[in-house]
Amino acid sequence: MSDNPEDTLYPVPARLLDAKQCPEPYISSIEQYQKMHRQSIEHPEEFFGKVFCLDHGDIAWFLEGQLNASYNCVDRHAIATPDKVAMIYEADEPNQSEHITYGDLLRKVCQLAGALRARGIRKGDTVAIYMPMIPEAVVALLACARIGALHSVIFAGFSAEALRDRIKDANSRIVLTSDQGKRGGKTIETKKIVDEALKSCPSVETVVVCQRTGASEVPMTPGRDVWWGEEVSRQPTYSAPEVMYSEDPLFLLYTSGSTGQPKGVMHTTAGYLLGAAATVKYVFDYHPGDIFACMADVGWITGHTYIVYGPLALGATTVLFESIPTYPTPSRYWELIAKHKVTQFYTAPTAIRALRRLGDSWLEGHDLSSLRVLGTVGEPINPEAWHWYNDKVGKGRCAIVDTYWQTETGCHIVTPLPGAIATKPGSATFPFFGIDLAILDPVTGKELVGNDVTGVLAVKRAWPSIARTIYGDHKRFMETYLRPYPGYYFTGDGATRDKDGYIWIRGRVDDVINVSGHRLSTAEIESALIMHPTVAEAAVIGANDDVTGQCIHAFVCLKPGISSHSNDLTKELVVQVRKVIGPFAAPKKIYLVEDLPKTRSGKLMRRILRKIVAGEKDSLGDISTLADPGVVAALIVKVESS
Ligand code: 6R9
Repeated sequence: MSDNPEDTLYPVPARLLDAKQCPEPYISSIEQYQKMHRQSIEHPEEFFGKVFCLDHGDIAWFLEGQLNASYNCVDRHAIATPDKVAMIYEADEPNQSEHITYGDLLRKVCQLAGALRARGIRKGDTVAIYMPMIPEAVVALLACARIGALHSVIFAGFSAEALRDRIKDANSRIVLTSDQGKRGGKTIETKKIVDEALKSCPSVETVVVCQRTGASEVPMTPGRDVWWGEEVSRQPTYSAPEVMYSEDPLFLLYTSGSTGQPKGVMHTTAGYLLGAAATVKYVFDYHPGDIFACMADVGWITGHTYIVYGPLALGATTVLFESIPTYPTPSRYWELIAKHKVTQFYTAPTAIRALRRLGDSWLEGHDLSSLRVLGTVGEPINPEAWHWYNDKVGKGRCAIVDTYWQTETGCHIVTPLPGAIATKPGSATFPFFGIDLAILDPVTGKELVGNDVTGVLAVKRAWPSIARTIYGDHKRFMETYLRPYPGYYFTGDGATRDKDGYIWIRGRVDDVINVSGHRLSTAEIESALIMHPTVAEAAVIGANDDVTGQCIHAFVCLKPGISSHSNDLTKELVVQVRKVIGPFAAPKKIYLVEDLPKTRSGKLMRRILRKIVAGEKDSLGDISTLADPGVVAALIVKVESS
């Protein structure tokens, strides 16, 4: 066998195609996939139903349709199968799981919807949600959807300042939160972070506080803060859903781009819900009775689409995991799969790499035979991690789906299908239905046709679940996604189509860093550093990391007269980033330097810093455009000596 990963093809595991062992996959051959994909591109109106779609960014699907996402995800199933388990809450402590039926879920969603309405929240308002991974977080999303309010979930790992910026940008009048959070045995002071954020958020009138721990010392601001339990207990257990048009907004989700200002990506109702449901059905080959477990946090798009909307739209049982893969031991995932008889399991390469490093013994003694499909998301998966996932977790009898997508795409856009597509470790394989994929020459913007080409990844026309705008800044939406290569949606990622037509994602071509599947912009971290009183300038880059994929290295120039020999200062700078953005954005290394490499026009040459950190000082490329080529030697010494 050749060492080139492009040459190794792993066929669909025979077990998946054996009716005695597994339900028949919806798509069970490459020909069937190709035929359906072609039809979805050539005749979208037949494939998806009634469609209205224009270019120029005027994207609209199923225009005259009416629906409500919470009705689709809850009521339909609560009517047909009220006692079916909608959600399994696997709490931080392993002995505390809880089952919530569709009947229960409908009552909880209706009561919170009623409470939000009673607080004056109406269709089109935005609701900030800053919550740990507890069932009420899912209820919160669905209650917003029920009344037509846009939820804006802010990942609970974000700092007070990051939370404040997002509340302000979305103009939210209400925040849903909890007293505290629990994660890996640690307590997180959720409400205190909210209080800190709200010191400068005059738009917020109400804070609804759910009790996760019941710790009594949580301060409540009279006239603003109310208890979740009391609010919902006043409301009837049924509250009618708002009638929504297909193109009415469903939610905002903030994500990092190449500038410091995070963008509120906006999704609308019908197209997003269709994408979420279709990918759970086809990419995870979901069949009734399956137990679907996505390990992401509900604060990211993966949690939105694959914990909440996708599985629930299909009436599935979805798992909500509050803890971390290593708590209380590195067997936690495998215990969870065995205990709940999980059929589809979805996590990030960074978790797989971390668990692989801890050794195979943690897998022993756990019955993983219920699994059929293993998914990964968030970053490229390296072949070593892929093989470990396939061999040790899947035991060679499960499909591995390396799903490529983005906050902006709503659902998977390049992905294998379990019963139909032979995989290559590290390749996301082929475009999903409705995705007319293109690889473009980055300079000319010309489409690179045929196989064996590398360029930037783009999509040739709109598909149902594409984001519609950036909240309050449509111009930025156009400039970021639709204008760089006219006629295409630009992903920001580089990609190769190999000799067999398989797609390999090569990572971001812009200043976005991917740490453990979390998107961060260099500019965001740089501006956090510059806020520190000692810092004159900062340059941030992504460096390779065995576990987290990439990690953050920061080069910092101090203001004149400040000593650069203090160890405490670098620690303080790490704290600064944790405070402004959140702990997950903390730099792994900080170099205090005299000067940064800049062009004569003052543009930071991060490329040079990347090369130095990667140990490629012999291939720095052209440094003659630097204002002072001399800085490079000093930087090399600095990096090599630390
Ligand atoms: C879903 C999600 C999007 C960025 C994207 C790309 C990277 C996601 C990937 C992948 C290689 C995969 N990415 N999935 N890279 N292979 N299977 O992660 O959304 O947080 O918006 O990040 O993540 O760089 O552009 P989001």
